[in-house]
Amino acid sequence: MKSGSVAFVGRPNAGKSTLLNQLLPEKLAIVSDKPQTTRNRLMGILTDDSRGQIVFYDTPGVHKPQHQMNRQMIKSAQEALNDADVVCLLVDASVRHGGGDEYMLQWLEKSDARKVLLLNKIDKVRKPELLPRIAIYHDTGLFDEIVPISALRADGTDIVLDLLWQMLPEGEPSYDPDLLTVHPERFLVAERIREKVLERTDEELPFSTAVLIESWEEKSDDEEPNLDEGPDLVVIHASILVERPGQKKIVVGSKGNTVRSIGIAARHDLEEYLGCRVYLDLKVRLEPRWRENPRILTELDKAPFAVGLG
Ligand SMILES: Nc1nc2c(ncn2[C@@H]2O[C@H](COP(=O)(O)OP(=O)(O)O)[C@@H](O)[C@H]2O)c(=O)[nH]1
Ligand SMILES: [Mg+2]
Repeated sequence: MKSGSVAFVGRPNAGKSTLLNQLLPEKLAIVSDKPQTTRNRLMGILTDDSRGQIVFYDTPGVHKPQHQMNRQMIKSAQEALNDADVVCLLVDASVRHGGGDEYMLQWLEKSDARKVLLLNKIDKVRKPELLPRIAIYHDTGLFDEIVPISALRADGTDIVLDLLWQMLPEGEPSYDPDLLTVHPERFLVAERIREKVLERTDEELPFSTAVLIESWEEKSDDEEPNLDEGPDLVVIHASILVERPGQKKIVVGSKGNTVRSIGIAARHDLEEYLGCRVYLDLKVRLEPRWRENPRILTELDKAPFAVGLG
């Protein structure tokens, strides 16, 4: 049996979170077409009765940090790089090779882990265009394997899994085989709400928003609830943080339409995810400079790091 960890790293939008969701039995990471969707290192566990256990780390995209929060994001990518047995660099094959890709390569050179290059989004490029890209990465001598894939269409993802099982060390599973992740539900719920915010707002906003769970209350329809069955209703009060009055206007929308539609979409998603009824109260809160505010960053970070990853 194999047991080990695999980190997905790469520039923003390469498809790291999409790949994580494809390889796991359930969607864990939020995905959007906007850069910097993933802010923390996200951990997901794949257990295969006959092959063993892989712990995957999805990481924030590596870019030039301009805020305290972004510095934290890059740091968490760096930590994943240091901890992993195998590092997969994801590259978006549909955008030209450039300075950002070269920076990624320099960044990777420092890691001792075995490395795999995943040339992603091949559904968007013609085959002849792939060959020069493969050559660039082959010539670095950094990678044990190079695999063209489409994370979105699950094309080549089985090959990736086979390869990872081969590369990982032998060992006993580190986690309970029924466990999908170690992140608390509250964090995953905040992420899913944030996904709906990203879906319904424009390009410039994503960097400036965060979702904070203010309160969480579980209720049962029965007088004497059966604790094993989980709640019948979860009452969640959450805030969407924005930095500027103009952004608040965008998220609230005319007559409150945007925040209402975010709330409806998030409630549907959460009811399916949590398997019970959800009452979701969403407020838009103006919180200038929250990305530099240690108290809020700690609050947002509490979820993933309180469990002591790594
Ligand atoms: N066409 C295509 N789009 C993809 C593929 N993988 C990811 N995407 C899209 O690329 C965008 C960024 O994906 P995401 O997983 O959030 O990237 P991340 O920032 O690296 O985590 C999303 O709109 C995805 O749907 C792929 O294989 N093909
Ligand atoms: Mg991501």
